[in-house]
Amino acid sequence: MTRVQPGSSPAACWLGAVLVAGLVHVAAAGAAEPVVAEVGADGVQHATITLDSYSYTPDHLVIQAGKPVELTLTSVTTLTPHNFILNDPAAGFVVDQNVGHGKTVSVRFTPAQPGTFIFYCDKKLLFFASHREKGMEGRLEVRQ
Ligand SMILES: [Cu+2]
Repeated sequence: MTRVQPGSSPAACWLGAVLVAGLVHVAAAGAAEPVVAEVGADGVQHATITLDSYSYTPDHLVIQAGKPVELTLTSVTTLTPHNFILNDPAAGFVVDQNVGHGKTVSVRFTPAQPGTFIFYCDKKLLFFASHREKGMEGRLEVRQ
């Protein structure tokens, strides 16, 4: 009678290799390149940001100063409401936009100056941590 040793079977090794490859792939996706907004025929910089619990995708968006921006905010959650807060009046941002579950809304603003600014979601449930504390924030990089 032959005993099968789980740790040494070729199938187990193969499965382990696939799992490791999968983890490497996820890590690479987490370090995604920043997304640069596209300037449309209307002269407006357009970009779409997907809201999920608890993330923005992309979480690093690059735009140009002095040109209007229109962001399309799409929530893919089935229950949880989120928002998009970008508040720095001196830099041209006073955005506090709710995005209900499954909804798509757009916001417009014109970045006044270069810099890196943080957008985030401040929703929270009772005494639990806010969505921002759970990692729901991103970077808006304004270039000259
Ligand atoms: Cu949220």
